[in-house]
Amino acid sequence: MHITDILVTGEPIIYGAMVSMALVGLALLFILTYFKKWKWLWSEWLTTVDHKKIGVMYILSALLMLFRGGVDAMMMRVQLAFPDLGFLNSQHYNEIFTTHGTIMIIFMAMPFLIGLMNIIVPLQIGARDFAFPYLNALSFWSFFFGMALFNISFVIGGSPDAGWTSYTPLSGAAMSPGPGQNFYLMGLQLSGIGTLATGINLMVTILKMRAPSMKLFHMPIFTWSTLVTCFIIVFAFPILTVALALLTIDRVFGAQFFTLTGEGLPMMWANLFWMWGHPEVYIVILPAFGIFSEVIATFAKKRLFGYHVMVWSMIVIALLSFLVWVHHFFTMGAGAFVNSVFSVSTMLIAVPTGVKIFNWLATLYKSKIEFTVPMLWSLAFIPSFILGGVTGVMLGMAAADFQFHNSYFLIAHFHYVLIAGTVFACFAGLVFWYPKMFGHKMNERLGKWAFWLFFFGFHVCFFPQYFLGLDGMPRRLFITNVAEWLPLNVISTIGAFGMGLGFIVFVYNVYYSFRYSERETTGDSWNGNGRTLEWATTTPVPYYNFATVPYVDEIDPYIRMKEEGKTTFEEDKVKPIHMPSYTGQPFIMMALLGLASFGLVFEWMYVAVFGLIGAVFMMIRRSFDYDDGYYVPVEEIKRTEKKARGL
Ligand code: HEM
Ligand SMILES: [Cu+2]
Repeated sequence: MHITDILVTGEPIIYGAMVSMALVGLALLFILTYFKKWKWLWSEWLTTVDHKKIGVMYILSALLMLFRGGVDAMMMRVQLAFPDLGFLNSQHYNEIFTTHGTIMIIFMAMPFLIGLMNIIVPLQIGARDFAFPYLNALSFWSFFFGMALFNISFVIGGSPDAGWTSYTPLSGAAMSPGPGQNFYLMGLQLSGIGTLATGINLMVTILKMRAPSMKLFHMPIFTWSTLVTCFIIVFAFPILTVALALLTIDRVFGAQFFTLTGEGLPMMWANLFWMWGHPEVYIVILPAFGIFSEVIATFAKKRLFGYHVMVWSMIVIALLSFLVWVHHFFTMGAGAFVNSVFSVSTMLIAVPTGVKIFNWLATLYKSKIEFTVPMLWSLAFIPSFILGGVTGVMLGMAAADFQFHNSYFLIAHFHYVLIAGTVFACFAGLVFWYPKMFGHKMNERLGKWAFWLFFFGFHVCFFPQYFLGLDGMPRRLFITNVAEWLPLNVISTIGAFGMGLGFIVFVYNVYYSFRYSERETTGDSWNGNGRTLEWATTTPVPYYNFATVPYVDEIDPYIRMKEEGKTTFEEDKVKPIHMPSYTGQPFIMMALLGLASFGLVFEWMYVAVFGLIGAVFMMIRRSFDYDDGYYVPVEEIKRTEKKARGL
C-alpha cells in the first residue's frame, strides 16, 4: 500500500488543515525541546494519577475539541448561508456534520464535564483522590487516544459520513466502504471504555470515600448530580459497547447483525443506539444542572431551595431517561400504540425538569444576586433552556413529530438544550472553579465580553432555525436554494460567528488571566461566599487536598466552619497521608490499545494483534506491580500548609 492510498487528498481545505496541523505540531515540538520541557511533560502530566491534573487535561482536550467541532460548525454555516457558493460538496458536508456531532457530544461535552467532576468531586466530599487513581489515569488516556484516533480520520483514511447516529444499513460495509466508519466505531469504543471506568470509579469514590459522617443527603448538589450521572453511565454505556462491537464485527469480519441483505436487523441498531443515546443526553445535562445549582446558590447567597427535591428529581429523570428512546424514531414504523407509550414517557420527563426550574427560581427569589461571570451563564441558562425544553415536549408528541422530524426545528431544539444547558454549564463551571485549579481567577471584564457575545450569538444563530424547520428546511441538507429560507439562514450564520468570537475571547481570557490576574490566596475565592468543602482548601489545592479532613454533618458545611474559625488544617491532628505513586503504565497501555484500534480501522490485522498483545502484556505487568503508594510525612504537610496559609 502506498502512502497516497491512506492520506486524504484532493481537497484544498484538508490540505490547509494538514499544513496547519503540521505547523502546530512542529511548534509544539520546538517549544518542548527549546525550553527543555520533555521531562516535565512526562513526569508531571503523562504519568500523573492526581485527579486534579487529570481533570485539567480533560478540560484542555475538551476545549481543543470545542475548537475543532466549532470550525466544522462554522464551515457548515458558511455553506448554508450562501447556497450557491459551492464551498462544501455533498460528500464533504456529510463528513462534517458527522464529525461535528460526534466530536461535540463524545469528545467535547462529556470530557469537559468529566474533567470538572474529576477536579471538584473529591474536593467536595473531603477525599484525597479517586477510589482508584490508576484507573482514573487509564480512563483519561483511553478517552485521549480514542479522541486522537477519531480526529486523525480527516487527514488519514477519510472521515466517517453516516451522521453521529451512524444508522445501519447506511453505515454498514456495503454502503460505507473504507476506513471512515471504522474510525467512528473504534474511536467511540476506545473512549467509551474510559467513560465506563470513570463512571464506576466516581461512583465508588462518592459512595466510599466521603468525609467522616457526611451522609448522602449532606453531599453538595454537584456531587449528587455526578453520582446519578454515574449510574446512568454504568447502565447505558455497555449498550453502546455492544452495539459498536456488533457493527465492527459486521464491517470488519462480514457478520450480518445489521445488514439488509443478510437477514440482519437494521432497526436493531437504531434501538441500541438510542437506548444508549437518550440516557447519554442526560449524562451531559444532569452534571450541568449540578453546576448551575452550585453557582446559583453561591451568588444568590442562599441555601439551594428544595435541595432534597432537587436530588429526587434528578433520580426520577435518570430512571425515565431509559424509557423514552423510541421518541428518536417515531416515524420509522413502530406504530400508533408504541409511539403513544413513548410519547407519554417522554412528556413525563418535563415534570421533574420543571420542578428543578422552579427550585432555581425560588432560590433566586428575594435574594441579593451578585452578577459574576459564572452567575451570568447560569441566569442565561434558565430562559434559554426553557425554550429548548418546551420544543422538546413539542417533538415528544408523536403525531406532531411527523411534521418536525428531521427538520431544522429539531436542530434548533437540541442545540438549545445542549448549548444553553451543557456548554453554558461548562463555561460557568470552568470560570467558577478556575481559581481552585490554577490559583487565580479569570478576568471578569473579558469574561463578560465572552458571555454576551456567545449568548447573543447563540440566540441569533439558533432561534431562526425553529422557523426554518417549520418552513420545511430538512436537516443534513447541503444546498439551501429556496428563496424564503435565505434571510433566516444568513441571520443564523451571523449568530454562529458571534459565538465563535465569544469562544475566542474566552480562550484569550485564559491566556490573559494567566499573565495578569492577581494570585488568589484566600482559597474561598468568590468574596468568601463559598459554601462547600472545595472552598475550604487553600488555593491552588495541595496535591493531597486536605491536611485534615473536616467532620461534616450538614449541607453547606463550610459556612459553619467559617463561623467557628475551623480550617482543613488542624495542626495537632495531622497524620501521614497515603498517596498513590505516579506511573507511566496507563499511558503506555492505552497507547498500545490505540495502536490496536488503528490497526482495526484499516483492517491491518497484524497491527491490531500486535497492539492488543502489547496491551495485554501491560495488564499482566500491572498485576505483578506491588507499588502501593507512599506516605506524605507530617512535617511536609505542616510546612506546605503553613506556607500556603501564611502562618
Ligand atoms: C458553535 C456552535 C454550533 C453551531 C454553529 C452548530 C451548527 C450545527 C450545524 C450547522 C449542524 C448541521 C445541521 C444539519 O445540516 O443537519 C449541526 C449538527 C449537530 N450539532 Fe451542532 N453546532 C454548534 C454546537 C454544537 C454543540 C455544542 C453540540 C453538542 C454538545 C452540537 C451537536 C450537534 C449534533 C449532535 C448535530 C447532529 C449531527 C448529525 O446530524 O449527525 N452542536 N450543528
Ligand atoms: Cu431522546
